[in-house]
Amino acid sequence: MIAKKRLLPILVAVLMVFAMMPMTAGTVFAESDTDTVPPVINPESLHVTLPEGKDKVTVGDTVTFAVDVTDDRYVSRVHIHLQYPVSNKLEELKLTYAGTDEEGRNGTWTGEFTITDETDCGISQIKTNYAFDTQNGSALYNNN
Ligand SMILES: [Ca+2]
Repeated sequence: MIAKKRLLPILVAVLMVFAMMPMTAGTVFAESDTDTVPPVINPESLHVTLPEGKDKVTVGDTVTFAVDVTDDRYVSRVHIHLQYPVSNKLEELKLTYAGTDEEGRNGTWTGEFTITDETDCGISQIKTNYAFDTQNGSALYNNN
């Protein structure tokens, strides 16, 4: 029987042996293809930038949306739905990745929206914000 005091050093020694095993040709480390963890939207990072010096926008102005999204693997796409105040029409805005982590595309996603004469007058609201990963795992931020 091994005394409890000696068990920890033996475990540590066994772990070290595994850690020191050299990788040999033909060694394959397979990673599961199943991505079961959905992306995460940081709702506090969601912000809208108006053209410099403006607090209201008119036809021809461009508004920028930005939000931070992370995933355990890879964020594939991020959308924002903007709801108009009069017609209640939903405008889908596809954001593009603006970060530096190309491996997982974790970070800031941005999109520009240009005001046209078909945009309702009044205060449009961000209704929803969707994010997807490679397996279509999704996250939803609902602004109700
Ligand atoms: Ca994922």
